[in-house]
Amino acid sequence: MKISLVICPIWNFEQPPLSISYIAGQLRANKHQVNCYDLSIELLLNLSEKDKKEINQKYLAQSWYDNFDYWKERLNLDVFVDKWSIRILENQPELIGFSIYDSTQHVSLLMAEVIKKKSPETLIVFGGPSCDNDELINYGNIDFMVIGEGEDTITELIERIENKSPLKECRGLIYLENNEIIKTEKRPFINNINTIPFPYFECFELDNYPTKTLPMFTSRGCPNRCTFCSESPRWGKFRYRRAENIVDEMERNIKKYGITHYNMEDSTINGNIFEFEKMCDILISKKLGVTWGGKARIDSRMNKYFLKKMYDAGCRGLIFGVESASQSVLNHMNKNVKVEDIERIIFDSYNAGIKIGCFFIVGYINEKEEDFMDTLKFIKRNYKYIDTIYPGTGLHILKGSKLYKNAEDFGIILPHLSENGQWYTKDLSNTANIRNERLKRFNELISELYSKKEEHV
Ligand code: B12
Ligand code: SF4
Repeated sequence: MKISLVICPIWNFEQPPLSISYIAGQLRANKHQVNCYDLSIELLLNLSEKDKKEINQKYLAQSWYDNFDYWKERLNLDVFVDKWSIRILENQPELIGFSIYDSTQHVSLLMAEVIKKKSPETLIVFGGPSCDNDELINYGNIDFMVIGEGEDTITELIERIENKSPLKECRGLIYLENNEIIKTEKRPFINNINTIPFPYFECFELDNYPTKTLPMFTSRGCPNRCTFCSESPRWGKFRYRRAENIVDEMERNIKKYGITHYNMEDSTINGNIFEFEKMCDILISKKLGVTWGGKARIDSRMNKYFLKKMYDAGCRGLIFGVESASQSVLNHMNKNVKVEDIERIIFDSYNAGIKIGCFFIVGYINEKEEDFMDTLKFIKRNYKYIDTIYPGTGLHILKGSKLYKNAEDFGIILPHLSENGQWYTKDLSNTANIRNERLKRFNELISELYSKKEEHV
């Protein structure tokens, strides 16, 4: 079948998207003809410098979801969507797949509408994290929604369309039949992720991206289950790729695209510490000259020799979700880490030459003033070794997380049930006002410490 895969604005501008590249790799392995379009970078490339500056901020995504009308008018998106719909249809695809995140959803819906008007017979398939909302199908113009991991579902869906076999038996799908939402049986996660074909980046003009990096996924999911996290439940059971398989992909990338730096986009790159160490050993022995970074869990087994080995294998940056420096908050979160390990690993990583970024959650449900103060003291003690502390975010109760699913047990009133749209605890020990006030102090401290640090450089 002739297929086009599209990611709409707004998505990351630094490198090509991994979602449609994985789907493209799988479909090509099944002998389909595939074209991919990164419309986010296409939009950026044609903007004025002023608009570029405004849009080129990483964390605008929420605004593309909440205030889409503003962006639509501001950037003349109707014209953009029309132009690209014509271009995509020029190749006469029989099926067009869109990658749906909250930030890409509105433009994708607009585009599906335009495409269906111009070419009603072209099948429109939505896939991606925001497809966990069944209601999306009611917007119209979407023939199928793929829930969860997409590789096997899209392959089977196409096979069934081609063979005219019953769609109801294809697991992991949502579609409309006589105005009724049909949700087929849940598809199990792919057990052996070493069998998934490497992502296919050939359709992207890699020179359009400002960084010479490619994204990689070395595992899916996370072995831990933090209460606030929506990512580990989304990927189900933790699965990891064999070290050799990961290095093969890097070698392919060097040969095909000449790229030696990788952003590992895993939920956590060291979920299986033994396989992770094996990857480091192979990279050192093969002398590929690659560099890489990613998000990692604090794991007490990462001693200074381990971190030095990581550096020698090309690790140049790690991001830790520290969240809090209060042991009682970390325990409530089910983080399974000790404050002293966090402190030691940050220090040892710094000494090994690895740049560290840290995320903190301000106002976790059981955080008291003294817990919050422990976090501030921790930052004052350690900021010298931390390259970036990301602006604090108040705790968001994410759909899919344990906190969301068991809100009643945790004594939480969810945002949609509260008068001001912000969650709070039933005993009022944690409210939006308390969190915002702490957030202000947190962000002020970070600005103060880091402006001092810059003065010293
Ligand atoms: C890397 C990443 C980023 C990077 C982007 C880098 C890049 N590669 O472009 C950065 C740091 C910029 C980023 C930022 C943000 N991110 Co982010 N990010 C991720 C992360 C960790 C990996 C994404 C990825 O590449 N996955 C790999 C691919 C293979 O997985 P996938 O995209 O889910 O695709 C699979 C399926 O969904 C499906 N599928 C996807 N598309 C399609 C299309 C078709 C046709 C089909 C059939 C199937 C299909 O099949 C794929 C293969 O199995 C995910 C979490 C995660 N571990 O997945 C969060 C995630 C995507 N981010 C999320 C969020 C919320 C954000 C932010 C809004 C955070 C914030 N509060 O600011 C910002 C927004 C930035 C922006 N401008 O859009 C959410 C999205 C939720 C949603 N429903 O939209 C996620 C899921 C994390 C979460 N815990 O909820 N992010
Ligand atoms: S360690 Fe990170 S990815 Fe794993 S469950 Fe906790 S927050 Fe989620």
